[in-house]
Amino acid sequence: MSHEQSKSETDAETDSNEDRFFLRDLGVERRDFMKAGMAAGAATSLTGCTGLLGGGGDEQRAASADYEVPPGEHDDYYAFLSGGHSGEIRVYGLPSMRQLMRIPVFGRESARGHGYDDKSREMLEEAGGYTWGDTHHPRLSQTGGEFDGRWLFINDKANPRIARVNLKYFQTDAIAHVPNTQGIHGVTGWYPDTELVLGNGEFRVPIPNDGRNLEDPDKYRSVYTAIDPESMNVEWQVLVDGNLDNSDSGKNGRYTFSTCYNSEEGVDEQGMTADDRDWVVAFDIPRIQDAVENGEYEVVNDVPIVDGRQGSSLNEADRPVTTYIPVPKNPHGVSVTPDGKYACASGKLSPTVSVIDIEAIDEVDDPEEAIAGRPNVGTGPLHTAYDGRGQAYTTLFIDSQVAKWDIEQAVEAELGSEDPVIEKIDVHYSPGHCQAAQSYSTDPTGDWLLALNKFSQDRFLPTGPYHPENDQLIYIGDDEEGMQLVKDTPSYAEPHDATIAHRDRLDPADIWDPDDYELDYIDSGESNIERDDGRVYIETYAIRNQYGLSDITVQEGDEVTLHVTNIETAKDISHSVVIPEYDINLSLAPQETRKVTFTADNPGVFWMYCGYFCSALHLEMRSRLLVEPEDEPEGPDPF
Ligand code: K7E
Ligand code: CUA
Ligand code: CA
Repeated sequence: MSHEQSKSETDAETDSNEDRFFLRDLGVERRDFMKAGMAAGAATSLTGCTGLLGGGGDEQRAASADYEVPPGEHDDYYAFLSGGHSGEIRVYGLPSMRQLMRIPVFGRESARGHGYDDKSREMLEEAGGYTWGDTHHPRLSQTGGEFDGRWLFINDKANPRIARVNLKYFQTDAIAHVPNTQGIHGVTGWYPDTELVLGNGEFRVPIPNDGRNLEDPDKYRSVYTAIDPESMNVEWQVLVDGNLDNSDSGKNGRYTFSTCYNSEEGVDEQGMTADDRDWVVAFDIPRIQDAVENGEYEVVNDVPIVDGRQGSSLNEADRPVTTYIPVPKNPHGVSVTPDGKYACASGKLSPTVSVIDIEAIDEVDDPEEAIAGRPNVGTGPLHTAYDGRGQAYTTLFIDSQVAKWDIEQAVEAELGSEDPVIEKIDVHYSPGHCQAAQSYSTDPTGDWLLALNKFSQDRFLPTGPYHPENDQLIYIGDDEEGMQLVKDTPSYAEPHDATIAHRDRLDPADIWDPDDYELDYIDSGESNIERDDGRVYIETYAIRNQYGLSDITVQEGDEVTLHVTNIETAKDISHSVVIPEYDINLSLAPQETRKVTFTADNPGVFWMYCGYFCSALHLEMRSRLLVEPEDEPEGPDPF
């Protein structure tokens, strides 16, 4: 399709250009050709590349994994990928894999002015003041088990934070700082209606961590934390044995699940891998809420902590707050099937996935009896995603593959059987998560799968000793044809997980709605300066190609607040306010208001200019900040 078009568009170009065009596209054609060959059972020679652009190749692509999105056309899906150590979220369009946007979350970022205006700066400061974070698990809010397009929640694995992104504006609007833990790893909403957001404490520390029990790891603890998604307040925590790694929620408002690889409570690798078994903890959320209601907790750092350790009275109760389900040693990911029947914990050190029958948890005497299946999927299974057709896809870190397996067959087969595995596909290399379109909801669409690989090695041009990672797009919509790898996308360290939502699930705003922020909106012509005893409050606006005030004069030492509205009503016209040497960088989308407060401690002339190329006269869009000196400068003018 698009290929035919663009090919004919290049016809006018020279032969050598056309050759290069051919070569550039050859990878694509070749893969389709390979698939065609394989489907026909033919061991076709792939070394002779001429003639691959014949009609057969095109037909083949049209019939299968059509991933090309021509210029000007939109993708079907938003994919929200964690940005790892960048502390951000990356938004891709799928299936094109084009990067549409980046959303800064846990660190300052200048293009979006994140951490530079008063509100985002205070948000970062109040959440601990860290300058970076490590995002792993972007999870969308759901209503009735389906993505509702309202919020995205994401953890900070490095520092104990959970952030909320407003999906109307693709902007981080709240960050919760979580006490009594070091870092938050797994995170999930409590579904179907996202009444809570839950975060896993992975590193065990003394509680409170105030210098006590330094050398007594037996007294280190880990907690599971619940946050209110509206207020972003930390509501309660549950004390657990071991640690907590990854997390997912059941679909019916009852259990959530976390893996634990350190039931040994070791402090080094040897200690954490000593035992044959670790566990999945099932948290009975309504039961925990009852315990909080009944005052069955200790308060540490203002947070009620419910004791969910094995043998505690709440754990031993008729209806326990926590159930510890043994699984083979050092499991990693856990995810719940779209129908809500099973929680699947990937084995990591065991080549198996443990399929937990969620309803059975309440019925069995021994929690281990809730294990309904345990397919042998391959070496190093880390995470599992779903296509909504009863099939699961598990990444194999060590085998560098994704294994596709049948969930009900896994329940029927003997534990440890390889029979439920349908097929495997090579990925490049060592995948962490894989994620399928809408897999985290009750409504997976079953067409695309992302494999988020930790290593790219030889797949791209070398970039020095740091290599990009490799996000691979795999078509899973054709069970007969099998999984088809269609695209490699280099990515900067380091995506872990992703959530993929059909574009119909989101409704982003083109311009800001003034009702959505607490600052006053400034109309055209309405600039104002108020001065009061060393405080200067300036309200003004930005529009092509000027600010409302051509200059602003303050005194050295004044505390200045600059409150600026971008009064553009046209979409895509952003302005900014940059004041060099004052480290000021306000970024303003259309109709957005932000303010920044600073002390005018350097006398002189400072151009206040727009940093977004907003129009032909963008460079002329500027005013001056004139800071009058406290003491007259000395000496003659040198020029
Ligand atoms: Cu496997 Cu943090 Cu989801 Cu990374 S965790 S891969
Ligand atoms: Cu406004 Cu450039
Ligand atoms: Ca272990």
